[in-house]
Amino acid sequence: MPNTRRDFLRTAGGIVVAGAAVNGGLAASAQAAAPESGAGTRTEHQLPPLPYAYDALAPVISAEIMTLHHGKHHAGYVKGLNAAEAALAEARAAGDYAMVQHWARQAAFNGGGHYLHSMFWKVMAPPNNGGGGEPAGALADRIAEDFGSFANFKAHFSAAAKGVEGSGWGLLHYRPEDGRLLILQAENQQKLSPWGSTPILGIDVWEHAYYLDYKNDRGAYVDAWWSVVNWAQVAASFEALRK
Ligand code: MN3
Repeated sequence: MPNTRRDFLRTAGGIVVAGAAVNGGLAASAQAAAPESGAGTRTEHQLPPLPYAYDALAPVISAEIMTLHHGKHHAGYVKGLNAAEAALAEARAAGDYAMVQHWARQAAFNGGGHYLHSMFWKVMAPPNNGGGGEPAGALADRIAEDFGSFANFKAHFSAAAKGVEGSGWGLLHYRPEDGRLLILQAENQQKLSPWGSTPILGIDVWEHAYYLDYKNDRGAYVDAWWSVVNWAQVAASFEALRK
């Protein structure tokens, strides 16, 4: 299965998942699907494997949550994205765009889910074994410059994550236009996302991400989550985007 950036770009026939071409190391895995007559080519998206065992993030996130979250929820977004893109290809082949709004919405929702979950697994690591602590190097400098201090960043990001209305994400984006980091929220998987910046860190705050472990206490989940953040991965994404 192709999983390097170069293979991805080649086998996808120039069709690139949003952000995948520039978000080094975080690209969702995919392979080319057979071209459909008259419809152009499309990508057959794949569920990427977890970079650690299902129980590796315990006790911060239990194996039960990880198993369901990766194997059911993320897999569902991959399936939904493939279905939406296949339906759009069929619409092109048939010249029938009666359902284009529906499938475009499905592609955005499920594509957002696939992209963000592919990032989410990578920006976490087992506590005290790659997870936790603070960033170093250029990323640490950028955080201090843009937010005043790491403590300020952490407080702002935590508040954004805890404050998402309904289901969504707390996100840290890199904006190449001015080289700054931005703390943002996403509702569901795609709403409130500005153009031109790329997420390099995110926490899923849908109830499926924490309810089995923390019940309704999203705040406790967000506070505990810092001890599984893989700052080396976040720094690698930051460095790839800066270049
Ligand atoms: Mn989720």
